[in-house]
This record gives sequence, structure tokens and C-alpha cells, in this order.
Amino acid sequence: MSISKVLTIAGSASQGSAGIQADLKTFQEFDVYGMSAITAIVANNSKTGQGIFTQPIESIEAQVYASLEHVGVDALKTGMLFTKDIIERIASLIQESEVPHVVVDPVMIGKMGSQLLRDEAIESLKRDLMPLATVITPNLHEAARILDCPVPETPEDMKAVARDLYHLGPSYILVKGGALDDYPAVDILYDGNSIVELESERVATIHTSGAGCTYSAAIAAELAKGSSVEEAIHRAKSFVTSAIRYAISFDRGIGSTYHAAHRTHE
Ligand code: PXL
Repeated sequence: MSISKVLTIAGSASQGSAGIQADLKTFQEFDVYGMSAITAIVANNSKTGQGIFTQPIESIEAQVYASLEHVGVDALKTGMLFTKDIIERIASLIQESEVPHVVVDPVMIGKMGSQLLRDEAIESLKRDLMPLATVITPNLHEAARILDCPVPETPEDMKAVARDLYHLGPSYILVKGGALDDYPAVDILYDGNSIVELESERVATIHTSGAGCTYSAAIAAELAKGSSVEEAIHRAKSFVTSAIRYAISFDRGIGSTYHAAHRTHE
């Protein structure tokens, strides 16, 4: 049988809700063949001093080459990249690979507050990676950090930052308004010409860990299957909304998006 093949280049979130774990669960739900290149392991806990373990560049490039050589990649997404050196190497690997669909989720801070991108890496993210992206998927905080501007407070502000981000070179900009508390969950898609507003209901929950990872993974899966960018984003938005609507609480702070929810509950 033939199956679409998708690679995630991201961090491992040992607690299972975000990062590589969210991506692979999402790929499975979209019935695409999932592969991973782990940039760092995030395992914050109260017992050990260290919770973030970066992979050596040699390990990261070996993982990417293994996916390209043994399987082939129809679409890829990037998540937590953490350092300037990792971003520069990933950008050159993407360029060399000629993978046709590249989703860049500019992950900066985890829902539990961990720093997932070093300050020194922002310039490289803008300069080296953004121009290679089919679509970038910043939340409001990330959009503001990339542009060094105030955090958008209205959908109109989001449209303005989408236009500014477009000048950094991605083909499409998706600004996610999940943090805009007084509005429905509104996202803005911009392709250099027209603005599309995507809206879903705001779900009253704190259990949203992994939502951003899940959204970008779903977009990559749909692009691999041949959907247009707009179609991919509509399907991904519906998928992640279900994952938030039926989120899982572990009765200890912020819980997880539920990746199977679209299949089991809708
Ligand atoms: O949700 C952002 C995120 C992405 N990637 C990894 C993470 C997190 C949040 O904790 O751990 C690896």
C-alpha cells in the first residue's frame, strides 16, 4: 500500500502531551507514516537537577538522513529547535532535502513555562529557517517575539503581525489566537494576498499542553496527503479543537490535549 510520509524534527516531551510524542500520535490519527528526529529531550521533574538534554548535531543530522534515505519525506514539521547551531544545521538539511512541504512551528516556551528556544537562536530562526517554510504557525507571544513588537490584543492586531511576518519569507503565515481570551479561538491565515479568518469556539479548559504541536503536526500530515494549505489548516483546526474539547486532566496542573478525540468523540 502507499502511504504519505511525514517527519517531525522536534523535542521529546517525556510527559507525553507535546513535542515528538504529540506529533507521532497526531500522525497516526491522520493515517500517515510518522518519523522523528529528536533535537532535545525535555523531562522536567522535581528529582533531578537537569530537565533538558540537547542532542549533539551529529545525532540530529543522522536521524534526518535515516528518514530521508530509508523512507522518503513528503512533508516535515519543525518544533523545539532550542539552539542557533541546531537551527542552522536543520535549515541546511531542509534545503538539501528538497522536501516539498515544510511547517515551522516557532516553539519558544512550553505550557509549563520551560524555555524551548534560546534567546540567541531567534535571529537564526528568522534568517535561516523562515524563508524555507511553506507555513509558520506562531502563537501571539511568538509572533511578537519574532517581530520585536507588542503582543497582539485583537484579531485586527493579528492581521497586522501576519502581514509583517510574511516579509520574513514563508509562503503562508498562520497566527494563532488561542491566547486572545475575550474572543473565540480565532486564527489568521495570510498568503501575501488575502486574509482568511478561522474561528472555533473557545473551550474553557487549562489542559491545553501540546495544542500547538498537535496543530502543526496535523497541518504537515494533511499537506503530505496532498491537501492545499488552506484545506490542511481547516482540517487541522477542527482536529486540534476536538483534542482541546476532550482534553485529559491528570489531576496535577495542566493536562494534555487528547489526540484521539476527533476519531473517538466527533
Ligand atoms: O508545547 C510546546 C512544546 C514543544 N516541544 C516540546 C515540549 C513542549 C512543551 O512542553 O516539551 C519538546
